[in-house]
Amino acid sequence: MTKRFSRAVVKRPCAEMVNGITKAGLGKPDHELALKQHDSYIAALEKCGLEVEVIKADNRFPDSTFIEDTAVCTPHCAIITRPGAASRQKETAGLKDILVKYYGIIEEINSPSTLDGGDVMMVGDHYYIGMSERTNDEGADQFISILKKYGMTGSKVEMKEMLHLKTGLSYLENNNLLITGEFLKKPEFKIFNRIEIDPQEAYSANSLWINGTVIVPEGYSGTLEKIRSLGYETIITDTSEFRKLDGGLSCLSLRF
Ligand code: CIR
Repeated sequence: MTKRFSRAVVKRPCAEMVNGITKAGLGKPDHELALKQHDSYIAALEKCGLEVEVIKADNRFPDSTFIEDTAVCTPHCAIITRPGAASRQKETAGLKDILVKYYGIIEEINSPSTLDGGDVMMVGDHYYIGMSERTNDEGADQFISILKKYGMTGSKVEMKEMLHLKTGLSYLENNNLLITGEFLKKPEFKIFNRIEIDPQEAYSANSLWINGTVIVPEGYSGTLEKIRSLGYETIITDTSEFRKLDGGLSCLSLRF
């Protein structure tokens, strides 16, 4: 059965985003510009056929626009995570009230487990889980045991360099995988048709497949060309202000 998403949930970037966690060294994001880029991102999701719920900004949590880290939405249940960064752990409060509108079953990752949604890549019924600094063994184990209850599987991917698993990987369906950096060496990804992303375009390894279209960050012509040559429709959107906080396209939404 071909995968299809029908909805997305996004959260508006808050003014406090200027104090978000970052190792990018690209300076502080411009909040006004981030809001415009977020508008374009929502428009891109809608163009891919999604109905988008927009949650209002929450100034208590500078990184809360990166809503992907707070839940994993599977076809069978939504799993609310427990983010690994202390400043982000309370971002999940209130999420249940939103997801309950769309899901009959909501599972939760509990302390001392931690798991960021950015560390989870869905390939059919299988979920790859990046063992980043944000996701611990207990978190991955708990996540895998939840998946099993619904006939899905998960496996851990050891990693050392990137923030999240999907910082360096994006699954574009049809066995096509964007891949860069430390993941190139991993045997578990050899089964895919690997589209290697050049190190200078590494940020664009986080592109976003939605219903046959791939949303690609602006400014990465090599990656764009590679994705187009596979036959995908593409939408380019500027994410410069989110990049300043180490965030990419997938981080900005939950899709299901
Ligand atoms: C953080 O460090 O948590 C945020 N500044 C960026 C989160 C990006 N999220 C993602 O890759 N899924």
